[in-house]
Amino acid sequence: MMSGKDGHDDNDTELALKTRPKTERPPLYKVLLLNDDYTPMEFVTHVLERIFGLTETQSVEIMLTVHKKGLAVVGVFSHEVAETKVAQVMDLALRNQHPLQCTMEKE
Ligand code: TYC
Repeated sequence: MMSGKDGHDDNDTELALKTRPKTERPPLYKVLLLNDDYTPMEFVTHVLERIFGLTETQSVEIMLTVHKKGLAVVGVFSHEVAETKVAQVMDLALRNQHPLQCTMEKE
C-alpha cells in the first residue's frame, strides 16, 4: 500500500511483489543411491558416513531404505557438489570392486 503523501511506496512492497527479483537461485540436484544384490550393507553405510557426513544411524537408515525400495535420495546439493559426491561414491565402489551405483537428478 502507498504511504506518505507523495504517493511513494515507502517500503517498496508493491514493487517487490509485482516484479520478479533478478536473483534466481541456482538449480539443485538430488543425489540418488541405487540398490544392487552384491554390495555389502556395511560398505554402503561406510560410504554414506564418509562422503555425505552422515551419522551411522542416518547412514544405516538410508542404506536400508535403498535395500528395501530400490533407491533413495541421499541429499540435495548444488550441481558441483552433487557431481563431486557422485564421483567420490563411484570411485570408492570401483576401487573396492563393488557394483554400487550413485547418480544425480535435477530436483
Ligand atoms: N542389497 C545389498 C545387500 O543385500 C545392500 C545394498 C544396500 C546395496 C544399498 C546397495 O545402495 C545399496 N547386500
